[in-house]
Amino acid sequence: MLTLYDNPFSPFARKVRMVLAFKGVQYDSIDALALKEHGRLARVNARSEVPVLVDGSLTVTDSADIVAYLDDRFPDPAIFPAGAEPRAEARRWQRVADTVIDAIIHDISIWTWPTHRRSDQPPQGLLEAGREELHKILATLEASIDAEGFVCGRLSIADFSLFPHVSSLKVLGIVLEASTYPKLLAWNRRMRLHDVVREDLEYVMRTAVEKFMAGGSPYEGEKIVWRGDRIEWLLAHGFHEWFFSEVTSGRAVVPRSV
Ligand SMILES: N[C@@H](CCC(=O)N[C@@H](CS)C(=O)NCC(=O)O)C(=O)O
Repeated sequence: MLTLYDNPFSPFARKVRMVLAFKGVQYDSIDALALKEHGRLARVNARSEVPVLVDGSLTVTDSADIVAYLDDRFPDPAIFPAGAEPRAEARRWQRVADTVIDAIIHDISIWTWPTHRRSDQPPQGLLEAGREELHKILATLEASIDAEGFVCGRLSIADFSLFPHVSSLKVLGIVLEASTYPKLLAWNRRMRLHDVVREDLEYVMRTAVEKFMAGGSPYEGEKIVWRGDRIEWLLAHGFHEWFFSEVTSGRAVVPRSV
């Protein structure tokens, strides 16, 4: 049996869970970001990040590597489209979702999620800069949705990588207007009808109620882990002083890989 070091709300873990369900693979799940599981997570991933997949004696970290491994290990149904060009596009969209969209959404959502207990306000201009840049990326996504209604010809890793991020935009005050994003809205509706996506969304909603019931939380609430891409986006947009105040206040944690 495979074990997934998981977290209900992580977009990377959500992507991997949807790939496992798409391929019909059974696995055990551990909510490894819960404080009581930190020791176990650190033993399989020095960066203490989810997702991590353990398959017998093999440990695979990083969601894109896990997806590639799952596609080698359980080739049918394939998660990458056929043909060199669509495959390159699918990998590119996965990377954009994992390193660019994730970074922006993470950086502007710290004051939104119940996992973080923040009583302060975001630095001036941060939310606006994030929303503006997300709209630029969403415009390229709108243009990429093809006649089949998917990002790369047929349902693939591109769609599963993007969906967790697109599904969190509304909560962040980013509205997809029908006049600007007709294809993206249709894609979003189509994705939500797919069993794999619907079941994962239901799992996320159900677990959110369970985990944050009565104002409690099983997760770290003060310290925030700042992976490279997420720091890069802040620095590229001039929020270095705010970031340094997070570092000096002890609220910022930077993962170590060894
Ligand atoms: N590049 C990694 C990124 C994984 C990542 O950033 N995971 C976050 C959750 S979304 C994490 O585990 N952060 C540690 C923490 O919040 O304690 C991947 O694709 O798997």
